[in-house]
Amino acid sequence: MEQQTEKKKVVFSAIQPSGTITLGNYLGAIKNWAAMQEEFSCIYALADLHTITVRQEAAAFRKNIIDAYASILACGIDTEKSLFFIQSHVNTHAQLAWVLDCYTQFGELSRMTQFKDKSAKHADNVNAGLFTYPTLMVADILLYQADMVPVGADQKQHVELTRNIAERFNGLYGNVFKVPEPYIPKNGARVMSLQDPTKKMSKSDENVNACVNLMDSPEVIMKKFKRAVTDSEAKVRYAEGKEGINNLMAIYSAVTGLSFEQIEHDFDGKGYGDFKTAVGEAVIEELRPIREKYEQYIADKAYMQDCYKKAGEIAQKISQRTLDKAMKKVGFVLK
Ligand code: ATP
Ligand code: LTN
Repeated sequence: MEQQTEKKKVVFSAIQPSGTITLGNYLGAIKNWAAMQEEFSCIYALADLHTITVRQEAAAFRKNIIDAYASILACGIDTEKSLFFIQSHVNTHAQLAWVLDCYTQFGELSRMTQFKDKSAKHADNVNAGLFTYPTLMVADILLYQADMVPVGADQKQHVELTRNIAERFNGLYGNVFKVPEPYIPKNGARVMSLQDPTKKMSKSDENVNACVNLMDSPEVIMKKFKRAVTDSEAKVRYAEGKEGINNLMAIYSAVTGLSFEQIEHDFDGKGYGDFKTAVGEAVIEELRPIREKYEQYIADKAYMQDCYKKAGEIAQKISQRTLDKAMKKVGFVLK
């Protein structure tokens, strides 16, 4: 009997080009993006349409988009294996988002914690885009019939909304969208601030020591880890109330692959100074090749332009099929 080649599962994810990429973004999401390329059919995007929910200065925004594209290539996203495009180059995203807005309830969007956080943080600009942003993310994912969405823990609620909207739409019109699963790493799903380990590490933190950026120099990375807030017990162990050490252990584990038990064993009898140095060194070595590759990509804008143009054209074709299918079901007359 003829063997049927099994179709690869589709992976979709995106990141906002809203500033320098952090160790949190890397361990929570992008490291997995790279790892998944071997086994799955991967589609990744720079979610630039999402970024203007917070006001951007045009020149800085443009630079952040190109920087983020180079950084993500440097993290190992291989354009021969994966599609990596810029969201605003593909017009189906905003179109499907509009359709899905009309199948999303005001109450559902009001419950999104990221909306509540961001509207508190940017109280002077609680715009309609900030409110409806999750449906744009839903459209991003559903357009590619994704099976899996690798994200950090903070995006889980949005992937759940995606599942709810897909099921609702399918319930009305038949099998239009694949219902995706979130894919959240065991370690690194929620990297915390080095200065306040009860808060997530965020690129928009005002305290520069709170956050490690992918392009920080080795000296800066070491300094940030040495200054990381810990506790007074002076024992490397994972426990409640030791958020600073728990966070350093999670980072160390995500980078080295060592289990918490192994880390506790290796640092038994050693002080926090030794442990912080070890974490700093491990992160420096993990990020060193990324920084070097970033320098190569950022110096070759023509190469990057070629990559995102080609990827955008393919993404347009793939996503148009889903958009047409959805619009037809709703009753629109297609061209
Ligand atoms: P901002 O601080 O501007 O809200 P951000 O740093 O949260 O931005 P995003 O672009 O919103 O970055 O997130 C990109 C990806 O990185 C998402 O999958 C998100 O879940 C993940 N991520 C962001 N911060 C962390 C973190 N501290 N730990 C683990 N994953 C994270
Ligand atoms: N909303 C996400 C970025 C994002 C995304 C997506 C993630 C936009 N579209 C689709 C996964 C799938 C964020 O702010 N981190």
